[in-house]
Amino acid sequence: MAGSSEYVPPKVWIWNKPNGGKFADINRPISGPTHEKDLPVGHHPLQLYSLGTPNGVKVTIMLEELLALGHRGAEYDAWLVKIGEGDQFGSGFVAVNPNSKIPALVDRSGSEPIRVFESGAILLYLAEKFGAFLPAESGSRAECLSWLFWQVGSAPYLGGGFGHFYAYAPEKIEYAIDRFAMEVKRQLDVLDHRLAQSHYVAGSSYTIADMAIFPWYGGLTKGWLYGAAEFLNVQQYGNVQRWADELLERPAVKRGRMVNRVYGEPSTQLYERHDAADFDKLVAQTTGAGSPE
Ligand SMILES: N[C@@H](CCC(=O)N[C@@H](CS)C(=O)NCC(=O)O)C(=O)O
Repeated sequence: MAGSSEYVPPKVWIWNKPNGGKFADINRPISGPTHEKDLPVGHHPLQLYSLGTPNGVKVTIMLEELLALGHRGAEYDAWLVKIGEGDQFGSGFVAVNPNSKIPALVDRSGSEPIRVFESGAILLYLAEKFGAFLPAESGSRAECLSWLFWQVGSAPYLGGGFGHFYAYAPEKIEYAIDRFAMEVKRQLDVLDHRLAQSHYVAGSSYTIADMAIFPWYGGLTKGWLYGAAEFLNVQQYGNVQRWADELLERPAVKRGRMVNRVYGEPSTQLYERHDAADFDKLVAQTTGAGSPE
């Protein structure tokens, strides 16, 4: 079996070398800021500091869905945080998220700013603030929160586990790839069974649970993550495919996926979002065409 079978862990681990792999430069065993840097603040009530990764996209989909419902208080500025360049370790960002990870939100609509970090907490905060995409009846609410927290607990096995060892680690370790491929396929099967019984993840209505799960597990089945669609045989999860295709038709999902995006087609990369018209301007600039929908 490939892997570091000769490695014997020392008594006490110390940080004496980069850990290798794609994100070696930003990994550290300590928290806190590395440099002084204030965060920019725009004109809207909500200030989002993020990047168009699956965790970032959860929140921009929610904000675009809220705006589509007519909640003007959900107007937001989305600022780009370049995690590959260490922006998450700036003093201003760390003050908003001591965990130094995107996404982070500041709600400036009240007398004092409110910070919210962790994408699941941000979805829940926004759902409660606007009374949307979270069922009020206690059974349906419990179902929605169960799936929301399922995503929060499951995705690290997909990203930090499977994605890391399949795509980013400096060597392919069969044991690690097998272990996490097994778990991710189990998770996809859980979701596929659920979506065989239920139109949306939490029941008959579209909720923050769908918004949390879609960028990860929808993205995986659509072939956007880690180049692993064939390896994981994602076509077998027909109910997840059906659900992901339906969500992809939603205009707010299309817009949310463009915000803070730094890869893909230029016409889909809205580095920063400060106004609803930014989407149309981007598409007009890059393609000469009209709306992204
Ligand atoms: N549990 C967190 C995870 C956030 C997260 O892992 N963010 C990544 C990008 S997707 C990040 O900022 N990484 C930068 C780093 O680890 O330094 C959430 O859901 O918000």
